[in-house]
Amino acid sequence: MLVHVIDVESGNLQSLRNAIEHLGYEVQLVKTPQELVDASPERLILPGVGNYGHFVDALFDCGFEEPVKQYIASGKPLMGICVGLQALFSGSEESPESRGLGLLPLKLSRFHNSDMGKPVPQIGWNSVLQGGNHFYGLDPFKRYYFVHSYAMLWDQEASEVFEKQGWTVARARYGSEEFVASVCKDNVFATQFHPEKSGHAGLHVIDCFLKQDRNTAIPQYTPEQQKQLGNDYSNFGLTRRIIACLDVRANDRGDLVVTKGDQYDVRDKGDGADVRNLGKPVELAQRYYEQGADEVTFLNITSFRDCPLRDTPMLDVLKLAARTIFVPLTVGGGIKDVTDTDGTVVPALEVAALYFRSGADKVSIGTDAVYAAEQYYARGGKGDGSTPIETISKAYGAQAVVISVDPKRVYVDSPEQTHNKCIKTQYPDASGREWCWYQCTIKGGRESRDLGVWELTRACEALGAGEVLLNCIDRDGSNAGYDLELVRHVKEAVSIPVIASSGAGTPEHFEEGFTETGADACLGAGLFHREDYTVGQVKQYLLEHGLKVRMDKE
Ligand code: 1PR
Repeated sequence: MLVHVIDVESGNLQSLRNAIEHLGYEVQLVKTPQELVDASPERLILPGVGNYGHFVDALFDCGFEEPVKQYIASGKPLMGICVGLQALFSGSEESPESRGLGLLPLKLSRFHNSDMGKPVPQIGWNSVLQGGNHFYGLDPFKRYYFVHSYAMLWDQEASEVFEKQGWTVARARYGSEEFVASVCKDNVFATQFHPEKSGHAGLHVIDCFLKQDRNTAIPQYTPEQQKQLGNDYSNFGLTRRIIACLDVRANDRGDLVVTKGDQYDVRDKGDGADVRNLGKPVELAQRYYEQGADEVTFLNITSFRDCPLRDTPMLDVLKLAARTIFVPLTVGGGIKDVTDTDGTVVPALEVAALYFRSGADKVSIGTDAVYAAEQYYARGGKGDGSTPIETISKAYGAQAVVISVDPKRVYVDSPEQTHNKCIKTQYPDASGREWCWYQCTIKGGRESRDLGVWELTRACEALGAGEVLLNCIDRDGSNAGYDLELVRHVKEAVSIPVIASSGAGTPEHFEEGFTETGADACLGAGLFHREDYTVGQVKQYLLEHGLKVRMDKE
């Protein structure tokens, strides 16, 4: 069967296409209303990511409103995904000037991050409520990948409208707020989560929709399984996210390899030694997906030397990985305005778009995030709309913009010695100094700047970044555990999710990363590449120690 997908160029459609093809169907993108009318699809999918107004305005400007409404009226199956679900409503607080399709006369609102300090956006694996409605294979003991700041929050008014109009709703809970995770009525079905990024559980939902198997049975779980898999709503309802990271670069022979440094030095020891080669990027990424990684991050660690547009191997890596890996993929390194070989300046937004079209869900920005923060302060705490963080966030949403931070600890005699925010550390230096700050670096740690990690992350959050990937040069490759003081410091600085990175050597390190800092995700590289532990072993350990993780078996 041929599945039609509406394409208004709103982000990563490649992953959805890959997921549908993986299930054995063919995909046709529909770029104009006329194509929709001519194709007369048997199954139509309306996917959306990013900013609400950006998406619905593009949809309406292209003239899709009437053909989509006519398609729905024809009774043929339509599935909305993420902002595709949101578009069914009449509007959103995110873009008060824009209007949606208006099937439901309700408006979306922003999650409240005053609520027990939960991060907004919600990024991670949540579940639909037990005891609620289940349709199209939705299973309350499975986890689905959510990434959004705005949602249809559940209240009396919403409940009455849905009931009056005959919609069936599956709800989910983030912190203390309940929201609409999925809806269905007659031929219309929509999910707030991304099924194409939700591993086997998500593929099953897409498959049920395509087969129009609305009432498929969900497995019978034993009480023990229910206890293990059920959501206990610790950590706001999200599982503890484990990210496998692949630092990628060409070795001296020109082969693209996964490498791993010690404090960012990726060469083997000895004269003329080559870059440490730990495997092939796509193979390793696939392995980690199968082991249960909740996300995979690729960092092009020599991007500052190359022109990324010529750097097609990284795009190829992403394209291949996205074909069979159905969890979120992040790509970093070289997301900046670049001058191509023929002298054309290519804005960072276009560079990012290339990656999104190849299957990336998020881009991570390192060096340019530092420049953007410096400019932000130089302007007295304002952006001017031109930095990559701002342009990409505006077009693709904050959740698509990660900032990758490469800080180093700097000891001082007292906080007055620097204008950057200090912490009092439990680990004084050799001369007994108890105060330190975390200095930001650029170009993979090669150059230090007079900017602290506190100042950097707060500026980037204000400019529109949606997540912080917090490395630590002192701990990188050390297997000594995360710098917990650093992670706590950044968690206090921002309300967007923070990924702890650098130093994980054992499952215990992941546990303390989560329990002692409140990190929203923990990332590991070397311990997975050396096969000291699998991702599955780390997750099993966390589960045995009372932390919820996503367990996703076919
Ligand atoms: O500045 O936007 O072009 O981005 C460059 C990106 O490349 C940044 O995200 C920067 O962190 C990364 N990078 C640059 N040089 C290196 C290097 O290692 N020489 N890698 C590098 C950073 C840090 C983590 C690593 C963790 C976990 N690597 O990604 O995977 O430290 O390691 P561990 O678990 O083994 O301790 P731009």
